This record gives sequence, C-alpha cells and structure tokens, in this order.
Amino acid sequence: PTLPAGTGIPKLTAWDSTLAWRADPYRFLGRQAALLGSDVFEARLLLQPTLCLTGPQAARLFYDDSLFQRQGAAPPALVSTLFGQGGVQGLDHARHRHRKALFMAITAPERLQRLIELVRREWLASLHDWILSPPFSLYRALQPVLARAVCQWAGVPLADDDLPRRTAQLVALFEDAAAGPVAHLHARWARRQAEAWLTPLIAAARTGHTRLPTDTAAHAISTHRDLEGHLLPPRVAAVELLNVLRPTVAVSVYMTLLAHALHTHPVWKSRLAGAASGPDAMGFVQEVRRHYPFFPAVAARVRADFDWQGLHFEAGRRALFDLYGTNHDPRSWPGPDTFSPERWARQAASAAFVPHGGGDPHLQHRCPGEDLTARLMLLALDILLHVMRFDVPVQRLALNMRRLPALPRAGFVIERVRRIA
Ligand code: MYR
Repeated sequence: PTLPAGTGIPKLTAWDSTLAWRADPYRFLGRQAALLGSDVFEARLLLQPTLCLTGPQAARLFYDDSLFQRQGAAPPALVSTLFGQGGVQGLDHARHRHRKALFMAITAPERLQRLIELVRREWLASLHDWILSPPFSLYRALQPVLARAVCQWAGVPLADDDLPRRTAQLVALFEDAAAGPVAHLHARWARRQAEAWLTPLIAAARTGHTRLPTDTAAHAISTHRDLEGHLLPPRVAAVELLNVLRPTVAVSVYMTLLAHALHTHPVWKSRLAGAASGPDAMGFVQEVRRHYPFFPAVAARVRADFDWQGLHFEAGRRALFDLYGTNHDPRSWPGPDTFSPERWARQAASAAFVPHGGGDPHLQHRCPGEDLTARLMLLALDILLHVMRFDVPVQRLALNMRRLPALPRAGFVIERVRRIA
C-alpha cells in the first residue's frame, strides 16, 4: 500500500518500517520494491524518511557521487561500532578519492599474495588442533586464523596470548553492531578497546619508538598524508587500520557460507575436484557472493535536488541501496534464488553484481577488499576440497536470515577433521 507523494516516489503507508526491516533485513527492501512495482520507494526507517533503491539501474544512480554523498549518511549506531569515526566510508569527492588511494595501494594485487600465503599457513597450522577437537564451529575457528594472518601482514604486533581477545574484538565490530541492544553495546565497547590498542601503535611508530615494516598497511596508514599534507590524527589512523583488519576477519563469514554451499550442493565437490583455481572455481565463488547474504544495504544522502525517471529526489534525504535485492533481481539474474555457479559461464559480473557495493573501487565507495575476498574464498575452496576432510553432524543448516550477518545457526559445526594432503 502506498500514499501518493509530491515527489512521485511511492511511500509505504506504515508510520515506521524499522521493525519490519529488522525482521528480514536482507529481503525487506527488495520485497517491498517488487510489491510496489518501483525500484525506488520511501519508507520511514531508523526514525527518518529514507529512500530505498534497488536494481541495476538504481545501482548506477546511487554510485553517481554528483548526486549522492556519504558524509552524514551512515546511521550513528554503525559509525560507533562497525565503521569508526573519521574513516574512509564517510568521505566524499577529492578527500574520499585520496584516502581511497591509500586502501587501493594497501590491497594492490601484488601485495595480496603474501596475505593469502599467511592465511594458508595459519589455516594449516590450526588443522592440527582441529583434528583432535570435538565438534566445533568452522566460522569461529577461522576467525583467529584470519586475525593472526592479517595482523602479521598489516604489521600489527600480536602476541599469542593476545590473539583470542583481539580476535573477539574484531569480530564484535561486525557481528554485534546490528544484533540487538546488548550486543550493540558490546560492539561499542569492542570499538573503544580496538582503537585503544592501535592508536598508541600509530603514535609509537611516528615517534620512532616502534618500527613498522615499510611494506605494511600499518606503515602506509601511519605515514599517509591528507590533501593538505597532514598526517591522520592517530585515532583516525587506528580507525583506518581497523578498516583493514576487521573486514579481513569478516571473510570468515564468506568462507563459512562457501563451506555451506559445498555441503548443500555436493555435486560441486566432484565437479571442482582438481580445479581449485579454474573458471568453475571462480564461478562457484562468485555465485556464493551473489546468492548468499552478506552486507544487506549501503547508505548515502541526496546531495542536491534532482529528478530521475520522473521521480524527484530531495536534497538531504537518506538513501539505502539494496545490495542483497540487487544480487537477486530477476531482471539481471534468471532464477535469482537458485544457487547456480553455472550461470557464471554465461554471464559476467556487471553493474548488477554488488556484494561489495557498486561503481569503481578507485573512484566510488565499492569495497577495496573485493578482490582479496574472492582470493581468500578460492583459497578456502582449495583447502576444503583438497587438504582437509570433515564430517558435518546433523544441525540446523538453514541460515538465520534475521541475523546480520546471516549464518547457519550454529556457525556450521564440523567434526572428525582429517588432513588428506
Ligand atoms: C566490514 O567489516 O566492513 C564488512 C563486514 C560486514 C558484515 C556484515 C554485517 C553488517 C551489518 C551492517 C548492517 C548495515 C545496514 C544498513
């Protein structure tokens, strides 16, 4: 049901839709858009009128930074947990492109190989413990693997006995940010702890008390200068360093979803055997990224009034672009709810493929870690197929779609791990 609006944009009649959105955070926007027959609609979300955009055409619109800006767009609850104050996600135009170049340099393809090797090494080292372990959650077990590898790669010193607590803090930033009031407070606490860990490291590197290896993310961030030639305030540098560490640990979500996909589509185990890096493997990884939920939607604000397809967008309005729904839009993806790695033999990534956001990562807010994520997933596929065997005990494998991020309820429990190579 809609109310006519002066802007031509259909509007949900509910006074506020936040609870309905939270009850189905990945599918709410796409479902409402389909019901209304409009790629743009207005709803009251998080106590403000919000323009909700979905689909391939809206993807191009939303990433036009002459029309949308990021400053002041993200909900404060996410800034104080997931993102941090002053980080790249909230910058616009020249300041954004300059800061983004720092992240593109940190994640340049030639630098990623070392991180892939470190993750492989840590994973294989953990395998010894897993072999002896009672049933355990693969999701939880991968987190310290990724945390230790990314800290070493990024030049962040991390003692063995500090690994569990720092891993838990990095995980809380993405897992607890939008998981209800108590978890949210935990995520806020984790952000304070994590920034208090890294801020002194940046300060010590600048005074020469700590030497950071020059080819590391920590070094690049601590010596980065803004467009006016100033170093980042140590706290902002810590936020940006967390923007390298946290999302890398969050790849544990995608690795778990990949294991879930292999388990629930076992025909792919034999199809992929012996081809852990070919087009079939890449198609499998891309389909996990398209099909499974990860980041539901991204926020921006309308920069100045404009019209698009007969609709009027008012300056200052918050806009949400529906990543999950765009990845499941039947106009771009035939049989969108079917997990079908074969589709990637016929179809290339396009503006409609947005698991890490849309646009160009150099120029827009598309995640700079997208290639890293795909490469880490290929690594996981290789290890899950060719290095380890395990059993999957009876458990609730259906994803909890109410949760952000959505995961199998028990985090994908495995047992009787064996090493086969
Ligand atoms: C990152 O660390 O930057 C990526 C990790 C994302 C995990 C997905 C869950 C995040 C929930 C955010 C909700 C946003 C709603 C507008």
